[in-house]
Amino acid sequence: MGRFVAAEPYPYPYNGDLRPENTVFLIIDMQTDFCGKGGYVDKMGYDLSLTRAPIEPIQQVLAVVRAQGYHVMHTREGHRPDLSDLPENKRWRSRQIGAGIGDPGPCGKILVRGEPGWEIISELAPLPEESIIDKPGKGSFYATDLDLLLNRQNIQNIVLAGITTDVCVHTTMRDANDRGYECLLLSDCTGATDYGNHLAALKMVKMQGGVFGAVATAAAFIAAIQ
Ligand code: C5J
Repeated sequence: MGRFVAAEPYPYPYNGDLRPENTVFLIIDMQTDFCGKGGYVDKMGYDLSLTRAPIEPIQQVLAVVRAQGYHVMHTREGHRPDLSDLPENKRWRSRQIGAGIGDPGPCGKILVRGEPGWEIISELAPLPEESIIDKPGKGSFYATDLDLLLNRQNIQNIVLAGITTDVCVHTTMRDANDRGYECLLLSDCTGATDYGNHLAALKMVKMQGGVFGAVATAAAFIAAIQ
């Protein structure tokens, strides 16, 4: 028996052991800086509709996983107010494209903890009991206690959502996969600053029999757990 999501390139999870107790819905960086007016992505000149597209599908999944008692966690990318954890080259590159990390913008200092742009958007506000991981990098494991929290709660399956598909979501999924977690990326619950990159990132997951895990729609995931 077991419970499987209709996913590509294989029914997820590989062993059918999909339960609220061993599964987390991990929502990555749904912050104003990545999908709100005046934030980091907006300042870089990218199309916000691409990074806002996942908001509604994530809301739909959240309603179901919360009702079913699945673990839910959120991440935020951002740096300390004194920028002591911001690599010089990351700052330099962001300035090249007119959105210097740590520089003032319409939503406060870009990608700085405590600033309005760094907050998770109100549509996807975490509940008090849901963990929030603050990360200085693209991956959610680097310089955070995410692995510790997952281990303490005996999590085996990570269902990923958030932005951006090709950067923070992919970096996190690759790292999680190397650590032995069984990963599912929800294709309509993620988005990138470039639609071609979004599609390519989804395709990369599915190569080699699921080199980083599997991909499914929000509807397929909801159908499997309801
Ligand atoms: C980026 C992210 N794209 N959350 N961050 O810089 O994907």
